[in-house]
Amino acid sequence: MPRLVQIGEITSKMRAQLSDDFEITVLAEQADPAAWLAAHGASVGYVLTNGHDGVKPEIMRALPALKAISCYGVGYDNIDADDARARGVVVTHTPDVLNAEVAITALMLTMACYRNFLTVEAHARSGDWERLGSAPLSRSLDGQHVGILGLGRIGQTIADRFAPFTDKISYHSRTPKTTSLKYFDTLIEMATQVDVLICITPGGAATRHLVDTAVLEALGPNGTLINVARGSVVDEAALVTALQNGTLGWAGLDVFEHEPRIPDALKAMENVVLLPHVGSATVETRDAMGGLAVNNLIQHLKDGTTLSPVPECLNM
Ligand code: A2R
Repeated sequence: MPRLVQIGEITSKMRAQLSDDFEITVLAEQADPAAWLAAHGASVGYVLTNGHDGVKPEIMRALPALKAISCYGVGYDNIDADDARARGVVVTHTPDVLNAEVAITALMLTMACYRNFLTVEAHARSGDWERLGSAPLSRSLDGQHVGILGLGRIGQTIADRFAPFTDKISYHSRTPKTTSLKYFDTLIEMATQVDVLICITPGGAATRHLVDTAVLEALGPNGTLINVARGSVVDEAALVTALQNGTLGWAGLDVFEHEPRIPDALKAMENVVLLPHVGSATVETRDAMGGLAVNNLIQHLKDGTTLSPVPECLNM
């Protein structure tokens, strides 16, 4: 059977689906992964990984017969897709099937910031309601101006999910799209105009720290930053400073620069809502993502084609 290296966690259903067709080696379960790669790397044709773990350059180098890398996630910023293509290795990912879940996460984070859910929930749970009376008033999301950074598959779904709450939705991406939403050709200009800025670009070098001190200041003390993209898109140190000195009002974050580490300063703030990178983490959506990640590998085994290659690996 062809040999597949598994990097990172997968579901038991994915493992069961793959085990009829592949001999699976879980790299993390090897006593010495580097030694295992040195001994067996030349016989590995397939890798299954995820957006967080990716495939490190030293692992790529240890797999000279590699044919395909399946990424269990839409973001693949920790896989060098250009290098893979140059070596004839196709990289696949799981676009579209997670759009709705990530969009709902963005909406929940925004709502949690606006309606002050965490503070108000603590008021109920702690008995403060009985002791001290009503919880403080929160803010309404209705009619707020929402700006989306990255109007791709998920960004458009975010726009659709926010539409019942506001008719003021704008976006910034590298190129304008065919849509009635207002386009800003610079992020800083959009940040000065909107109440909520939602990040949903890919990660990687090209988008690193797109949201910096200047953008956060432009968003302002009444502004809310939501990040459901990658931690690297936002300058986290600048974000902490902006929240501490009040130049930014609120933040709702599902992703962080050094996951799973979250800065203590953020954990201590009441004007932030923090999630442990769960944007797509429902049973249903992970099932759909897992099915696509598995089927890309099985399809490649069958006839050398794949179902959802990353843009760099189209037409291989
Ligand atoms: O290339 P464009 O003009 O279509 O814009 C893309 C935008 N984008 C950027 N916007 C501004 N400055 C940049 N440097 C920049 N680079 C990319 O991000 C596009 O509108 C959007 C990405 O859309 P999709 O490729 O359809 O990705 P999808 O499926 O929405 O997922 C986005 C990311 C994943 O890569 C994961 O990191 C995360 O969401 O889960």
